[in-house]
Parts: sequence; structure tokens; C-alpha cells
Amino acid sequence: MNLRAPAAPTSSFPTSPEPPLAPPRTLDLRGRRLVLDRPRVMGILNLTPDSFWDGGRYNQRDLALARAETLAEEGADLLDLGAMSTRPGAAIPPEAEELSRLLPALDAIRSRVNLPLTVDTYRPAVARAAADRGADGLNDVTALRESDALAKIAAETGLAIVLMHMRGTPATMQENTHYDDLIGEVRNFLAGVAVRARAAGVPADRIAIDPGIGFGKSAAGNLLILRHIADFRGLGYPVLVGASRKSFIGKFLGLEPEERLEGSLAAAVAAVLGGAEILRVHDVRATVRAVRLAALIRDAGGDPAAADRA
Ligand code: HH2
Repeated sequence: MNLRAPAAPTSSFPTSPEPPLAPPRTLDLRGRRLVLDRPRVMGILNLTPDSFWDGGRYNQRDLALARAETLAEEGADLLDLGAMSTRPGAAIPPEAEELSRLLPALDAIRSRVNLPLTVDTYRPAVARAAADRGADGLNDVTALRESDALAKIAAETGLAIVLMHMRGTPATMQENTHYDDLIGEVRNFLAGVAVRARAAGVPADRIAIDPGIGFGKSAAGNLLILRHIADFRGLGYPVLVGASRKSFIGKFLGLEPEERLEGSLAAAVAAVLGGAEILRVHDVRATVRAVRLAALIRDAGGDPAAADRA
């Protein structure tokens, strides 16, 4: 039997990316401060007929409200409302259609659920309407591609903004998934768009970054991103990761979306071991449990009070 200690890991994973006593970062969502002292779970609520997993389930106001209440009970720290699917090949609805899907549900949820609400949109008119109706953040999967308009809206209204890396568009993003240096390219891109958001007036504590699992990456590329979360953390902004039930899990495990819970939990745990602070997921209860324990393991031996606070 070989009793020698294993060689020290050569990459930044899974060692803790910062000294365990570093103060937690925060994300300010319109005055609601989300302290990132433990992994925070963003529950996904798609108000669409065609999202790859929950499409057609919550696209009526009362169903959406009931789902939001369930996600809150299950321990979500914030909710992300989407009214347009970004799955490969999804049809892009007219702006009026996106608004008519979003606003009734947002109104109902805003009046009944006391959690920060982000809206998954890249259209300025939708972002503006969401801000007027009480949303707390914007989730821009295009990361200011068309213009700085969303950053300006966030700056004016106090909304937080998530900036996500995507190569191409949902229609084309899986056509070319080759990168010479995937991690470096995504990291540089996120650094650059965060600078643009800051220049448009968004304070640093209202910005989160997201490497965009599944958006113009190969299945192997998604694994690499999950292994290198600490590199994105190094940019100084909270890191959000969305791997829930995505196709790379299906590819490696040979499973359809309805069978991808365990794979999604494994991805969330891996992200947390690398220091991801926010997990965007469909399965809130299971993820809360898995990532809470993962963070305790990651930080074991550091701040003695941390385990009690968790
Ligand atoms: N993934 C999806 C949509 N929005 N936003 C961020 N920031 N990060 C992600 O990884 C992300 C996202 C795709 O997932 P889903 O919303 O479940 O599906 P669809 O686009 O089909 O509605």
C-alpha cells in the first residue's frame, strides 16, 4: 500500500483561492446587499414556452408565482426571471412578447416574494420596464454586446448587473467552440466588459461575472471552466455559474435533461470548490444542501466560526 501523501495539486483547483479569513464579497442589488459569505443560490424561473428544461411550465402568471414561492421556500437567495429562451436555435420573440410574458409575473412575484429579483434580458426596453416594476438586477447574457445601454440603466436605477461570456449568438454559438486559450479569452473578455460597466457608472459591488457555461463552449470546455473558477474570481467580482441540467452533463453521462440532477449538483460543487459565489439553478433545495457542505469542506481549517455561521 502506498501511504505517501499525494503530490500537491498543480492547478488552482480545488485549493481555496484566497486566504480563508478574507472578508466575504457582497453584491448590491438595488440596496439589498447579498453577503457572499456562503454560496448563494439563484433560482431559475423561465416564463417561456420553450426553455430547454422548464419551458411551458411557468408561463402563466399564477404558475410563475407559485413556482417563485416554492423556490423561496426551498432556500433560494435570489430569483432570475427569464422571458426569452437562449437555448441553441431558440426563436427570438418580439420585444412586446417578451414584455407581456415578463411583466405580469414580475408584478405578482414582486408583491409576494421578498427576495432580490433579476431579469434575464439583453433588451434595454425590457430592462427599463423591469427596473420600473421593481426588479433588483439585470442578467445580461450578451454582456453589453450591442451597447452600454443596460449598464447605463443599471447605473441610473441602482440595479445590479450580471455580465456573461457568450461567443456568437444562441443561434450560432455551438458552430465554433475552439479556443486557443479558453480560460484566458473568457477572463479577458469579462475583465473588459466589467471595465465598460464601471465606465458607464455601475459601482464594482453591483457587478457579477459569469463565464457562460454552454454558451459557445465545447462539452470539454465547460469542464475546463468549472475547473478554473478561481481564475475568474481573481478579477475581483463575484462569480456566478450556471450549469444546471445543461447539455454537457447529458453528453458525459448519457442522460436527458430530466435525469441531470446529480450531474448538476456535481458541477455546482466543483464551482463552489473553486470559489464560485452564486449558482444559477433549477433545483434549489438540492443545490442549497450540496453547496453548503461543499463550502464547509473548502473552508475547513480556516475561520473557526465559519462553520457555525453557515
Ligand atoms: N444560462 C441560461 C440562461 N441564462 N444566465 C447566466 N447568467 N448564466 C447562465 O449560465 C445562463 C443564463 C440557459 O439556461 P435556462 O435559462 O434554463 O434555459 P433557456 O435559455 O432555454 O431559457
